[in-house]
Amino acid sequence: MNVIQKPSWQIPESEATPEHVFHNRRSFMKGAAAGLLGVGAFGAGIGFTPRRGLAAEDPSAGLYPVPRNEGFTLDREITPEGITSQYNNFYEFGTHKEIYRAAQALETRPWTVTIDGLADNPMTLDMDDLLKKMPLEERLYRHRCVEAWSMAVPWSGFPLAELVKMASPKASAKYLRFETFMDPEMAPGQTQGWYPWPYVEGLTLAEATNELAFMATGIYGKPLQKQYGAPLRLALPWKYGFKSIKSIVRLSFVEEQPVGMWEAIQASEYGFWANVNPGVPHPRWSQASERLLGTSERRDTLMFNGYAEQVTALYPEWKTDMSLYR
Ligand SMILES: Nc1nc2c(c(=O)[nH]1)N[C@H]1C(S)=C(S)[C@@H](COP(=O)(O)O)O[C@H]1N2
Ligand SMILES: [Mo]
Repeated sequence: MNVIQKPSWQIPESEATPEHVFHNRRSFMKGAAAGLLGVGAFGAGIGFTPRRGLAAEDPSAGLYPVPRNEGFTLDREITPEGITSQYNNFYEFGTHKEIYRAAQALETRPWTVTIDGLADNPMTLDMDDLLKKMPLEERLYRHRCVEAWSMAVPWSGFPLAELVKMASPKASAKYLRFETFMDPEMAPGQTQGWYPWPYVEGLTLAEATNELAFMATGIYGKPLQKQYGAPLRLALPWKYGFKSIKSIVRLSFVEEQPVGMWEAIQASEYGFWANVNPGVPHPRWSQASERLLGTSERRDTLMFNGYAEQVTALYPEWKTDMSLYR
């Protein structure tokens, strides 16, 4: 077992990212801000044109932009698309942050979503039929990775509670389990046998039906680009980012607490709850502050990532039970 190399996001960010990479990223961003190097121009140079390329092939492009739900506000600027679309975690396509080109191999149509397990209305839906059934809206959400970087983005999508309602879970259903696609030919990361693929995550049913739990199908007023986990991913702003599973193909209502992929690898560091808490350090680094992607700013981490008002009631034991954070 000790021949296995730790994935980069299991080591502190300061160690995982060489200093020169930070410097290069900053000077790139300065250039972008000055309009010298827009995403389009950059994309053309490397054969990657996110906006036009995607619109041409994604049959849902005409649905966007969707109306913004003004109930969700930010305490910071939206992180520019040029930043968040080129700094991602998507281990199916590589263990580093620059997977956006590799992720273009993800085939997002046809795409079916299966809802099964302990539900009165199990179903398998074509992605575009699902989009037609769901009330699409835009929400501005913060996102906090367990590695201590954060972003703020406009997701488009629908409340997970709507999908739960449609499936009509049985009384015996206690959790919702999510699964990412499994296709090692398309996603070379999945040939790395020492990860227990496919990526799995889970929520309690109370968490899944909380108003904050959001199924994202778009971002920045357009369909999700592949690197964000198209065509369907979770956005759970009060939990560490690894809970926000990408490219979902199956949701199962279950009785037993699901074991997430990262939890299976290292439960002491990436536990089921993973609620953002500045007072509970990751075993190998502090969670007291975060780095705002695209800036040189650090900010204090907020309890539940600033969403305490919406989610505190889910965790009646939260002040005493530290296990709720891992
Ligand atoms: N299937 C899958 N989902 C995933 C991941 C992954 O590697 N595979 N990474 C997670 C982590 S650690 C984070 S921080 C977010 C990153 O989302 P973003 O790349 O859209 O910013 O996706 C999460 N969902
Ligand atoms: Mo993450």
